[in-house]
Amino acid sequence: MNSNFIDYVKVYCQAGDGGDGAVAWRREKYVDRGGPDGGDGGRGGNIYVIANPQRWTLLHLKYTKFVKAPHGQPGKNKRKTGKSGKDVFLEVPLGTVVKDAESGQILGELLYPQQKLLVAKGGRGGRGNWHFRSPTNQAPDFAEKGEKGEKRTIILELKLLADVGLVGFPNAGKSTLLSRLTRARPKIAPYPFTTLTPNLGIVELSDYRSFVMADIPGIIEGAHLGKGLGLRFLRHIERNAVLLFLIPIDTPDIQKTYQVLLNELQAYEPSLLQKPRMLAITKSDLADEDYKKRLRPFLPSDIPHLFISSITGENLETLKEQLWQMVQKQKQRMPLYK
Ligand SMILES: Nc1nc2c(ncn2[C@@H]2O[C@H](COP(=O)(O)OP(=O)(O)OP(=O)(O)O)[C@@H](O)[C@H]2O)c(=O)[nH]1
Ligand SMILES: [Mg+2]
Repeated sequence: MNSNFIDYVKVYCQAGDGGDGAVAWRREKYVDRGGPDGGDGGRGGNIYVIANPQRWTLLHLKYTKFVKAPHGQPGKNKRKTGKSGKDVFLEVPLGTVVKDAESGQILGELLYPQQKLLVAKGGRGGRGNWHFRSPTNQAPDFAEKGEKGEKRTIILELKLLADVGLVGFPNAGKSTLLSRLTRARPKIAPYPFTTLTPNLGIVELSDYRSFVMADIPGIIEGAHLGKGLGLRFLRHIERNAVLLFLIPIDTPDIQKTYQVLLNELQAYEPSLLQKPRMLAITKSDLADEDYKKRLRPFLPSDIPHLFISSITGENLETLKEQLWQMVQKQKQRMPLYK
């Protein structure tokens, strides 16, 4: 299994503690013990998750089990505040969902470049003794302790933000199509489960138009129960604007195959069926025009279809244009494909 595609990591985060407030006294000539002048402790470092559009997976965090932000420095004399602990930033790709590992609660999703999310807050610095002087106590010999930094284990889960997701059984020709339409070079082979991790590519059209296409490992009956590569990759379909179903022309029962794919998506997440979808009958070079004509009445009626071939290039331009239109429409309706 290609282990470079990491879409799930668990990280223990410990924000910095606040520095303690200082107990100090003004030093003046001829004055034995001046008034209180202990400064405040610095704030502990925060831990943030931040979206970096140059990142595509969570691979760089695979071995990061533990992240710690520095503590704030204690306060100093002359009412000087201690230095704050530096904030720590965990970079993640767009489309990362952040959860609290203990409660399972979603803390946030990172959908825009540079968007950041506070996951562990640094402790506040304690106040120095200077703050505690009062008419009844001119010489407070105590100060506040710094607050502890927050600790929490987070789960980072990547859901690829692609415009078009390819949905099909293993061997349907998904990777071949991606390699024809984009510069991506996924592995292609005449056996099922060639693709073990998702691949992304950019489909370019005229006039600088483009959209992102995701090739996801093949889905089989029972995928939502964990069969085949199962659940693990179904989540990457959640964020796609448009789903392109791929079924080879030599499939004995295209209608039924389509239904199985739909059922799997529905069983995993019913809202997936709300997404606009299109059907590509792949490997159409294997059949002649007459066969296609006879096949038409046996194709599912609730979805537009195109006969395509990644070998001859049949209808690939039309496919690109139609997908582009669908993506645009969906983007206007739902800017973030949720
Ligand atoms: N004749 C013909 N064969 C094709 C076409 N597209 C793909 N194939 C062949 O079908 C086989 C499977 O192609 P892949 O692109 O690896 O299929 P996949 O859907 O990515 O398969 P998995 O990664 O296993 O899910 C390969 O042998 C391809 O050469 C096509 O348009 N015409
Ligand atoms: Mg493949």
